[in-house]
Amino acid sequence: MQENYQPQAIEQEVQKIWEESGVFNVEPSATKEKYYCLSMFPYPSGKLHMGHVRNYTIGDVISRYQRMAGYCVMQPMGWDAFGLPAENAAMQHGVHPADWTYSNIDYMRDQLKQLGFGYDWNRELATCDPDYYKWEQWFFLKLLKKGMVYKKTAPVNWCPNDMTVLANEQVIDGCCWRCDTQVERKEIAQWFLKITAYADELLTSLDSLDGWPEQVKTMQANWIGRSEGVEMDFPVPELAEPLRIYTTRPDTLMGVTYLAVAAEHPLAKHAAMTASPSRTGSHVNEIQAFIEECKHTETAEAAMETMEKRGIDSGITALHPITGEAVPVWIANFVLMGYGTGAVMSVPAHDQRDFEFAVKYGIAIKQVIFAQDGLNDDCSEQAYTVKGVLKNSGAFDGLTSAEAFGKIAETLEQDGKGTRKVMFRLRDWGVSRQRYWGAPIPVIYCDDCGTVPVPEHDLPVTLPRDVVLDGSQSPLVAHPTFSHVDCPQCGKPARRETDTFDTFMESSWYFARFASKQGDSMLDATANHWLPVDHYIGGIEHAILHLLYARFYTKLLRDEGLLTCDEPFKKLLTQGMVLKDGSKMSKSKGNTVDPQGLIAQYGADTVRLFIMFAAPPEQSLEWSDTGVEGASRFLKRLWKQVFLHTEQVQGLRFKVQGNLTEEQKTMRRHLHQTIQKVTHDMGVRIIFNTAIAANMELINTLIKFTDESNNGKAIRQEVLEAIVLMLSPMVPHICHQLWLDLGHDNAVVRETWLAVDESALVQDSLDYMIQVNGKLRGKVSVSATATNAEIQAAALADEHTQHFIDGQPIKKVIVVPNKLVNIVI
Ligand code: HQ5
Ligand code: ZN
Repeated sequence: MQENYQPQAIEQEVQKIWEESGVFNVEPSATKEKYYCLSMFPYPSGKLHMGHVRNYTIGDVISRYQRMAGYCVMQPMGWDAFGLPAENAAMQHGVHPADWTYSNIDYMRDQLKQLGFGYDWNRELATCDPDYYKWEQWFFLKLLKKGMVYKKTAPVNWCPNDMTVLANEQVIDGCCWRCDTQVERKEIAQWFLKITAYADELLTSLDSLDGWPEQVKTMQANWIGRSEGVEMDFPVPELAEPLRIYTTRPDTLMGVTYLAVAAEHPLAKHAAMTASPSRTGSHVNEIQAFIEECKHTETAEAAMETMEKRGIDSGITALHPITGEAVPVWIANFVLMGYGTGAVMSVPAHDQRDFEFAVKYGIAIKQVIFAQDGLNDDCSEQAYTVKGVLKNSGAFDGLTSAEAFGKIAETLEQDGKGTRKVMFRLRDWGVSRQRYWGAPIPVIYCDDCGTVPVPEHDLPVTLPRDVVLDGSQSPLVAHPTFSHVDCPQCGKPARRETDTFDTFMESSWYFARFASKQGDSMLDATANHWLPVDHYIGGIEHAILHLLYARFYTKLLRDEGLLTCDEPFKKLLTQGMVLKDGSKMSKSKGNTVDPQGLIAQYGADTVRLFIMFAAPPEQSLEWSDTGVEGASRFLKRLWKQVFLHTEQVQGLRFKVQGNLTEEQKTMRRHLHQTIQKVTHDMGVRIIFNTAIAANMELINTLIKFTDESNNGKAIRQEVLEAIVLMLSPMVPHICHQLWLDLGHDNAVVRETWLAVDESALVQDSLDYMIQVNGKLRGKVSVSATATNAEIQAAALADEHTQHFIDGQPIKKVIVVPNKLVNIVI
């Protein structure tokens, strides 16, 4: 055995052995239960970030542990390869998005291999590969046929200077990222997936996800946003149609002082076109200007929250559905047409946004809800938003909010003016992107036949390579052969859809494709063998959209007969961020640590060990150079212990014979206590830093264990073997080598996890602390089977303790089992 630990000398060798033996390439096993462990696949953005290393090390440690625990573990890896960064790189460096992507994939694949992750590379896929997105197109057409897909107009961010649609991340402070022109909102026709048809199931089946963090389930539930409320009509004398609104607080109906509609609402459009007795020509002009201004607002919902709330009186009045009183209708920038009916009732006294708006524009504030105890329900400074008792509400006075909900709903229902309604905040998923580097949406528009699906035998609709990206409109639009096609139905010249899919489409089913034979169908029966994913590991930034879309897709695939499971991910681990000096490592902050340099300097095992030791997986991890040094030192210490031992035993194997000494028993007890703890940490708690710490303590005990008898050597062999097995999921290369050096032929990766020797845990004797009047005065060792009386007697007989008792009468002796004896004098 080599005397010194030289990671560079072993890591690549070991990786070659894994690769050549195909140890991580798995097929369903007849004897072993399956375990599907998956880390969120990366965008091939260039090179690995330390955050990736953390994510993938956690996944690999879990995979290797479960493998040793007896499961047939499948851990695949692939590439989420479409998206904007490739287009940006193409523009900045003049390289084709495909070339940029595939070369990044090659580089990052190599990095993953250098880190020793045990992936089944036979299953690798890249979503930009036509073999992959062909099935996405195929499934989209199935959904189209089924009515789960439809087209409607929806707003996009539009740069009037570049004449191009911008992704949300290309809008910076409301302006185009390239030319700084103010962005406009523009309505264009886009494709939608009917995720709202599954809103109920997506919500209720969250309950079955026992293995998910509560926080993520709550975020999903809030996003889906089920609410119970009342939909009601406010008649508008000036118009034929009443104004329909939805509210979750019908108890506040008597406090309505205005209504607000979106700038795109038909009522707003009407007001912008026609003067009336209540609306002069100049007022109409102002309304037009306001509506025009609203177009210059981002579409991002997040921006809505923070932007200044503004509005204009439409000059139209509606009638309160219960009192018949006139209520002014305002046009406001914070009401979205895509949400509900595009109109809301406003109750300034009981809604903070309505309150601020009313104060700003001098609209009346009418309080109708009061606190039960009459305390702190003032609403002169801010809205009083909690529920309470009604006043100023006519026939409903004295009712609680809950009672009023029912009573008011009932009244409206009886008069045919409203209905109780369950609503969801969730909107249908817009999947059209006006970008080049994505999967083409497989439809054709014909003047005679309308929207025609691309026939199955023409799939995939491949992305043409011969394009030039210049940041203006997608090059697909003007591409001569791509955009101009013959109609598959009538043969006349027609236009191809030039939008591509949102990249979340690809990541919504990749886990199932990994599990399937990637042959001539989207998914095959083996997908049902592996799914659901037993453990999914990824960032909290995907808590809402990706995880929701993947859950939705799983249900779509199930209902199409392609999968049998209801949910894709049984257990979810959201790993914490990697920080440096307290803030997130990022290029823009210039505080990144490149994994590549560390691998070269210390070896992959040190990097893996540091990352797993520095924090529990769900917490953030603070980068520390001294921590890396410490991890490296620990591996050297482990190496040295094995080296010294092999020198001592010279290839001989010793077996324990006869009785063990107390010291030998204590050593074995510490070993098996450690196995017990580490097994629990790794398999149940999914916390690895404490498992590593326990092994560090065990080594320290072993270093002090200097017994050179044959039994001593046998025990040292047992302890070292166990440490190597226990650490092998974390630091697999060094453990591979040490396992061979300890005299085994089998690769450590093929070994099974350790069993606790219960008999080693049994303690013949127990140590008791002795207190006199609560102060620590001594220690005594008694037989583990001693009775209370025997323990008391032993304590009282202790010489040192007697000195403190000093002949005084004893009032009481208390024995705390396995711990201490307290003598009261
Ligand atoms: C991290 C970092 C970088 C990454 N392709 C998508 C993606 O997020 C995943 C799809 C399933 C939608 C983690 C991140 C994620 C994984 C891959 N990561 N810190 N790709 N600085 O390349 O923790 O949370 O951005 O789980 O690595 O990230 S990715
Ligand atoms: Zn046609």
